[in-house]
Amino acid sequence: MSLTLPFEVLPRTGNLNTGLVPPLSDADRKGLTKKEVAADHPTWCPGCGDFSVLALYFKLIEKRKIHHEKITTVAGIGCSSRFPYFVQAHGAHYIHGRALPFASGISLSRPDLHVFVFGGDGDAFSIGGNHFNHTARKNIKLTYCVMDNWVYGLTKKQTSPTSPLGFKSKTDGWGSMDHPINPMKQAISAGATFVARTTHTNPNHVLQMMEAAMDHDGFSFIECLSECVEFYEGAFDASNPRKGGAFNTVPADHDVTDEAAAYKLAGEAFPGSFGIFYKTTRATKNANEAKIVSSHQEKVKGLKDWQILQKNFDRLK
Ligand SMILES: Cc1ncc(C[n+]2csc(CCOP(=O)(O)OP(=O)(O)O)c2C)c(N)n1
Ligand code: SF4
Ligand SMILES: [Mg+2]
Repeated sequence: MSLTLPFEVLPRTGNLNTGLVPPLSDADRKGLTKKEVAADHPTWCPGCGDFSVLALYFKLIEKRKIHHEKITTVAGIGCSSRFPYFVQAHGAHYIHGRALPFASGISLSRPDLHVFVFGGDGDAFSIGGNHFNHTARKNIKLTYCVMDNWVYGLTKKQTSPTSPLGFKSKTDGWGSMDHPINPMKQAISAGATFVARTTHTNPNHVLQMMEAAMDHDGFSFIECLSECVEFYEGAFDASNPRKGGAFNTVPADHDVTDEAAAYKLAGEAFPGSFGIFYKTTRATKNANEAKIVSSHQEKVKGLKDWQILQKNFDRLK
């Protein structure tokens, strides 16, 4: 019987004289295959758009040769937020709406990782709405992919902040009367430095956006339309050419550094455009904090830990 280990066993080249085995460099290690990184079988409904996002995350891991110890997948609560369960690596299925603060801590303390956060429209913009705004303005280096299905799926069809006016749900039997938020406008105005939009029905485009987001030095936000076939079937048909809709990419002459132009693009009627709306450079909180840490370390150079502590206590006297 063969045993499948949930991690990669690194081939080593030993030095026969010293017995020391230098590890392979990251570049020499082979990329993980989907089989090596897929965990439990996803419990989503057959046909759920979230399957496609997960498959493309696996593809990204394989393509960019991200190894087990570097994969960090964080989520809140919801169908989409079950995501980290299905990835064989590090991650957390965290508290409802609190995925971003948790991921921020990881990002700030482990600059060698790129943290990916996945979640739903309810998790991101209802209970987690404040955290979304603050993570964006702080420009914390991580990628947040919101799998927007315009509904609360896990709790079986309540109105979400992105549900369109008139949407009939268990909380709005008469049809939603509350003006929906526009995730793209919200991300731009909150201060996100990378804002993109994609849809689960266009796999190549999802992967393209994930790669660009990962390469961005700052808070990168992706709104990924992801259909809930159980409670909002057909929501995104108008954006799917296979259902008679239109998938239009961001116009070639769009200047991604122009905030006002990005905001205007975000205001287009559905199905709107897909691609990178906004991308700018601003110091990350990671870089700002690293500067403070290194300047403090310089000041206490040569001191033992207890002496640094003593100094701090003395300052409080
Ligand atoms: C503190 C708290 N409030 C409410 C809930 C119930 N709840 C669980 S998931 C969810 C909404 C999920 O919607 P969304 O984020 O859009 O995810 P989806 O299931 O649609 O992917 C709610 C209200 C909860 N688990 N915890
Ligand atoms: S309820 Fe909707 S969002 Fe949840 S798994 Fe099923 S199809 Fe996907
Ligand atoms: Mg949802």
